[in-house]
Amino acid sequence: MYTRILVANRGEIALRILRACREMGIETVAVFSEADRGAAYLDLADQAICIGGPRGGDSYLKQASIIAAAEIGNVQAIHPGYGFLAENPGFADVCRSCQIDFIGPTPEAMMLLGDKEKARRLAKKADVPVVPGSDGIVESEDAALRTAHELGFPVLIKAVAGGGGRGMRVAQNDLKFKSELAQAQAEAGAAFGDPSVYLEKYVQFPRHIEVQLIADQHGNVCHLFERDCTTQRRHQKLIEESPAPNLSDELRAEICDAAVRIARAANYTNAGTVEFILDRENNFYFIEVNTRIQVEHPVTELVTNIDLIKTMIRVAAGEELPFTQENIKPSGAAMECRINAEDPNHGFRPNPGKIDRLIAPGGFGVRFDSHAHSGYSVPPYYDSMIGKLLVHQPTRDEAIACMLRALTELRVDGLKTTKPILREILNHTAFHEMRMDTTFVERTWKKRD
Ligand code: MV4
Repeated sequence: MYTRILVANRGEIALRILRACREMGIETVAVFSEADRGAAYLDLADQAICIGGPRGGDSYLKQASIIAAAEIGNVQAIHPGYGFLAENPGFADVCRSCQIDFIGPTPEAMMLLGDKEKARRLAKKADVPVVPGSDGIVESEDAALRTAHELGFPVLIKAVAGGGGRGMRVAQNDLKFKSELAQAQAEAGAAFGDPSVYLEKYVQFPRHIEVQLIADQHGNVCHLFERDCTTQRRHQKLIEESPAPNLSDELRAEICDAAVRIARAANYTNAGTVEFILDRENNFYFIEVNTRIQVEHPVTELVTNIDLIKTMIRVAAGEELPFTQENIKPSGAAMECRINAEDPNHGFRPNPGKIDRLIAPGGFGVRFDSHAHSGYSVPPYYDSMIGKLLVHQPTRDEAIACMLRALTELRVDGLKTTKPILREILNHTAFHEMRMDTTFVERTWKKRD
């Protein structure tokens, strides 16, 4: 097992990893930018090294600085967290060439699944349903238009190198299709350095279901069941929950088993998440794989009682999974609300600044994962999430009641946060009756934008 690990991230996920390491008796090296100097969570690390200026490109994305800190800190492994370099195969490769373990999948698996069209092809080969679409990337305008007509509008034009909602464009009809296709290719080329796109039938008003995977280096692959992430706004998730409501056990098993087949086909190791959409007739379709630990991983930890960060570290160090699929019996209902420093009454624009007073909620079944505290200043350089409020209760209705109570207790004085919209959604009958789809928030909250 490792004796020292570098945490190549910041904020709540850095704190999450520092906590897991301390419990495992593993020493830690934290890295921080000038903007995070003095942050309280850094005190939990055995060593903290400044790696550059506030901008991501000058610090948390600067591979040479992180590797230098790893050498100075004499670590055996690096945990990338999520965002920044977590899904960068080049960085995982640099770690490998420096004989530093990357706590995550291999560069090969990351590259394969990071290409959304290759991932789609791999899903097809693994008998996993994919959305009807083009057979491969679009080669010519005319061929694309023919395919679009065969699929029936609206169609989605998706960048091969995109993901997470980036590099995606809806084409409503054939009038502007060619110009929309050209624009999508230009945007993909500019944003990802690869203009390749593929087409998919646009599944209207879907639910967004994702399956947590964990695999070791000895061929053991487990799913840790699903999370429903349908309640989101412009690809920013607001509320995530497990189990997905109104999902039959048969359909749950089908979706989770499909995710395991994809992991095996990709030779996947460590933690990952397979994303699906569910249409109104309860047909599910593979969308993409996220080759990282995700913000919402604690939702799964609560219902399975498995510490995903500790398991990632053990698996990266070569240990076998400490459980089998049969051992994993989820219990209760877990829910997560993202507390972002954003102003819901001004288009959710970031609202960085000083938190005069923060009072975290507690009580039975409440978990608050946050690096913030009274007097903490939320920097403007990074994403606006200041913490995740989670609850775990026997039933979904009790989870909603507990979340509403915990949100009432949560105080973040001095900053505007997403708390009001979270309360509004949690009080909405559509949410209680799970009549949500990925456009619900935008449709119901639009009046305030
Ligand atoms: C889709 C889709 C509907 N039809 N693909 C792509 C990125 C991934 N994270 C979610 N994505 C989607 N792919 C087809 N063929 C719906 C989504 C989707 C979504 C799309 C637009 C706005 C918000 C969304 C939230 C979840 C899923």
